[in-house]
Amino acid sequence: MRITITAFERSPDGGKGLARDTRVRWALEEVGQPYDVHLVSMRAMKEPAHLRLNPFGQIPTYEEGELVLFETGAIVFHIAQHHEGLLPDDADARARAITWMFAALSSVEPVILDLFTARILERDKPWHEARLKLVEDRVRNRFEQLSERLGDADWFDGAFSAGDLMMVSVLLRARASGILDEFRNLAAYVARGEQRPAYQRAFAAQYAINAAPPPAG
Ligand SMILES: N[C@@H](CCC(=O)N[C@@H](CS)C(=O)NCC(=O)O)C(=O)O
Repeated sequence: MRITITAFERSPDGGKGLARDTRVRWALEEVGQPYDVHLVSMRAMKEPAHLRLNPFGQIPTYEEGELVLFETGAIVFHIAQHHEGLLPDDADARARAITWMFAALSSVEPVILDLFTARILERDKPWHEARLKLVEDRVRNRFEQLSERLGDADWFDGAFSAGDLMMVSVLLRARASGILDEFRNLAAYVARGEQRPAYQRAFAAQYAINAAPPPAG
């Protein structure tokens, strides 16, 4: 069954890998599944046809025959469960890899999203500096814990897994703040993820869309 995902027609970051369709593309590349991409404008994302795929009017979505999924965690998990390459066979190792997926999305991503809000969206607020400091401290605290756990390992639990795919994708979003680079092993971990051929293919495919001239109209 052919897979179709949705992505931004024009990504706010210019196609530099931060939009979440990158995670889904990366997972599909890792497991060697071909896919089609349906591009949606910011307006189309809020219209009924897209809201039927994602009630929040967001990308990415995933269609495979009758199956429609949204939320990158659920999509990557589905891909990893149905194809070899992203989850270990051993039941305990598999459960731990899934734990890292959840950790990325529920214990790490929220503080990084808060950091983006504090750095960019709240710049004009009188309390901006005080709040930014608090948020940065929270991010550093999480990164210290992650850095401690990773140590000098390549990946969080043995071989590369969907847990690492999600963690690298989430951490990437903190790079612009400079905080990621304060943690040498985490920065190297993210770079290792980006060097994977599957990531490179996913990145290039997304970048090509955004480098092309905007669609007419
Ligand atoms: N929790 C969702 C978040 C999806 C999300 O925030 N998508 C962004 C693009 S990366 C989006 O569609 N933003 C446009 C909007 O919310 O209007 C997931 O992991 O899939």
